[in-house]
Amino acid sequence: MLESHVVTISRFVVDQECLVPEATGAFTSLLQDIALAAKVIGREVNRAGLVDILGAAGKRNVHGENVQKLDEFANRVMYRALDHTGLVACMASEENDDYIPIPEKFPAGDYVVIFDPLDGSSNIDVNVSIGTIFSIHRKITSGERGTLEDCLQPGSRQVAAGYVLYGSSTMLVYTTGAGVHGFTLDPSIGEFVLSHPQMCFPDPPRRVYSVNEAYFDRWSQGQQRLISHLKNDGRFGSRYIGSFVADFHRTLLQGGIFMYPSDHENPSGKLRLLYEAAPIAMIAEQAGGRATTGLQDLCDVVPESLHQRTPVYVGSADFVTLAEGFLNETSEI
Ligand code: AHM
Ligand code: MG
Repeated sequence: MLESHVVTISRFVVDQECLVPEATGAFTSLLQDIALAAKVIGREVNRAGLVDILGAAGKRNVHGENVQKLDEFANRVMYRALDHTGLVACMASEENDDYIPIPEKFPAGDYVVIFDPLDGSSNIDVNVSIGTIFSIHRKITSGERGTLEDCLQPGSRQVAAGYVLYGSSTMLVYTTGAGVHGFTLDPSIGEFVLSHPQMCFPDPPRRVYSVNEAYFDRWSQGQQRLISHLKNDGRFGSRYIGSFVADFHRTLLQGGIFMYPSDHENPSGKLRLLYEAAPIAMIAEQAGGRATTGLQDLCDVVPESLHQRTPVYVGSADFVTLAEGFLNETSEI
């Protein structure tokens, strides 16, 4: 018998959907499919340190089988979890150049799922936390199947967003616009269990800024002045993992601000609007924080292309507002 205080993600999502009278259960199934994909990806991420023994990615393992790179594997797992369910209109992945239609042999549904299957994958080799990020929209075009136009919707139109963090434990955090909820994978039962209900940025926040300061000389004057201000304040610490999901997760739990600014060499920054910035922005807003490009709320940006990049400022509301003040003083790069 389940212990009475254990709430699995399946149970939680069903209970949430019961609160919406017109809900069909489709969304519950979709999230369960994503949670299953997360478990499969998490299992492989946890084995990543064994590649030297079992065979490095791109090579043949001891059984003579080709070993897939982990990000390609994760991409495939996400696709396979969603392609046949009849719930998805189309998909887009950071790993694919074009949007991904549902094969004609499978029925299509109403949801558009956009994902970064394994963000921060350069950290795998050094055993640093990485993540999966997902964003869900409703199809807006009238055809039976989704199109590129369905993928190019602003973050404000997301019906759900979430991430999975493959860290010291595997966590799935998501929002459907009614708060942010976090689930930790209990490996002994193979289930995500509710561990962080109603996540909010703490108040008062921990004073931490998170940015790759090695790029200081490439930044705009406004960005440079912002960082100099935070240093001179004397109360701020600095943390930077270099893995967006992990850096954001810490910022959500402890407070602070994460930044990936534009710079002379990358005038639009590095992070992708659709796969990384918009879903994290929805979660941040739902947790009482803010997320901007420095000039505009991230959720208001209307994407023009699938792989569009954007500067990102996300975290405790007061710190993001403080950053905007500096960036708006001078917006030249
Ligand atoms: P990726 O999509 O190629 O994995 O790159 C995204 C990652 C983010 O997880 C992280 O915030 C950023 O790149 C770190 O970049 P940098 O090494 O320039 O600081
Ligand atoms: Mg990425």
